[in-house]
Amino acid sequence: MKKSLLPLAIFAMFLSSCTTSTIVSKADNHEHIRFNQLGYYPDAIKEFVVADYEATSFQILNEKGKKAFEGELIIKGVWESSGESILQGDFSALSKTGNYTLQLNTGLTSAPFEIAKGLYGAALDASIKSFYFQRASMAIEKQYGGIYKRASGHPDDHCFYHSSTGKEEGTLNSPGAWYDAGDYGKYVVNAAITVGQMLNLLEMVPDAIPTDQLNIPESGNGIRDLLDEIRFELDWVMTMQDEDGGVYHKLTALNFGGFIMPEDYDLDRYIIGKGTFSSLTFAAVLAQASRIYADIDPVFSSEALVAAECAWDWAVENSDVPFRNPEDVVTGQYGDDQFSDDFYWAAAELFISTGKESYLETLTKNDQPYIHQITNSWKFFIRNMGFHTLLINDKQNEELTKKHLALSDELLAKMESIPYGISIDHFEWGSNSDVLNQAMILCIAHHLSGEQKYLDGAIRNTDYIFGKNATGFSFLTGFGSKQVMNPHHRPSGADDIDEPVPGFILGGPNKDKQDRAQVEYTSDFPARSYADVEASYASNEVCLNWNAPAVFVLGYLEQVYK
Ligand code: 9MR
Repeated sequence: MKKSLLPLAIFAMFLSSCTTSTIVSKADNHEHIRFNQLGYYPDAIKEFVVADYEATSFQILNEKGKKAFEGELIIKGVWESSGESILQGDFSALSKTGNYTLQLNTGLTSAPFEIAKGLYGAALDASIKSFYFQRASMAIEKQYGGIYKRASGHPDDHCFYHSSTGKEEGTLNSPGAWYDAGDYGKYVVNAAITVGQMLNLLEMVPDAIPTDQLNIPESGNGIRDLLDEIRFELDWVMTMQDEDGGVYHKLTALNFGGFIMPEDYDLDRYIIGKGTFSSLTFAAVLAQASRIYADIDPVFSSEALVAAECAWDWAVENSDVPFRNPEDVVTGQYGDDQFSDDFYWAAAELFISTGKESYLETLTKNDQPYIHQITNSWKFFIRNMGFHTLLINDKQNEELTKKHLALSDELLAKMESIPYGISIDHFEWGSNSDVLNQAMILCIAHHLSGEQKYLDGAIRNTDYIFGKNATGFSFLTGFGSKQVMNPHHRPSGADDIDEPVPGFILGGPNKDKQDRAQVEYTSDFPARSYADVEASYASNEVCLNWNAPAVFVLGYLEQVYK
């Protein structure tokens, strides 16, 4: 139920810290009107907020400038995480498709947006295509919007074994994969999480993302492009297994290179580390893939399952081998020293794929708290991936379903207290992936229960990603009326094209600002600790496991609202 509108006088007192004047040019609209810049589905909720600005009501104007809807603004209060006084508007009742703008009673007007079916279709396609643009070991000749080219990638056919692998000499042929992020590393753990989440969607809603027309080299082969794209990653993942079943941790140089294109990169590449975390995540994702590719490629499917079981056996024998960067290595760590959640995810996937009692026993004995631990989403969300795969595949359903819905209700309750309609008020490295991972939890809750409230929650989270947030940016490159232009992404920075490569989710606000020595932030508030500058690896990088939940959530919403 909506709160009643308080008199303007009280509001004026309330805004004592407000420093903005009411005379603001249209060009400044993003400073104050925060809305989903992509738009809204006809049948979905439609919310926006007004930050640090005095107004009492709004109108939605159609293309001809005629009033299509009018409503009042509701006072939501000051949000501690952004320091802003927030008003909220709601025009959910407007369901007519078309192009609109949003105008406050002061005259302040937003950029145009749409109400449309298929609203997230283009963003979904782009967020899948972004993985193709990350392909290592190949030239990217296909063009996006007629502009993007890359001459070559890393062949990775002679990667030196670092002594942390247990090997003292020799090289490994380890081609393929997607580059992890803004850097040119390839990391098993993050590959597994990323692929696992996207395969979750295809298992949950088999018809999601049917397209075979994303203009990747395999398009038109009769296999949906997402599966072709994922296969490119999995073929590399398979190369990272040692003869004894254990799995190497990563393939990178010893340090990060400069902002250069892959073809200009000349650092030696190494196979680094071998441990429990990489072996278990490898086992999980390949067990999962063995099911999903069974009909498409039976040979790959059975090889994947054998590899997964060998990795599991190795991890059982070597159940506490953490990974830490060796002294001479400074590339991404993706380290962990707590493995019970990783055992849980791997056992869940292996149980579903093999039906073996031994995996079920491990699961039963391994009682994981049903929570979503935010931050380091590549580390803590693994537990949820174990739950999700069991739920999606109808295993241990009743109790887990209850727990899943209870967690989702907690998220919804928290959303009520945060004026931007998200469930996080803690912003660390990759905070946007925390938001998207929670949207994923809510999509699954909707799938399990059919209850609209979970869908509304997921929509609120995507509204945040596309501009209804304390920075006013749309956090998907190439999309929105206030776009991020300078991501921490080497090809985007080093090619001679002004626009960044499209389809990437940025890390987002990060209170820790680990890059503060190089980056000037304009706010100390956690939810505004974001800088659209290339140097900002702590707030403005792209990363595989930040895109994967976007594919999941956009793919799910496109199915539901089709
Ligand atoms: O997403 C990771 C974040 O949780 C960590 O705090 C951070 C520092 O270790 O690393 C992030 O992952 C980066 C990875 O280590 C290397 N490739 C780029 C990733 C995104 O910034």
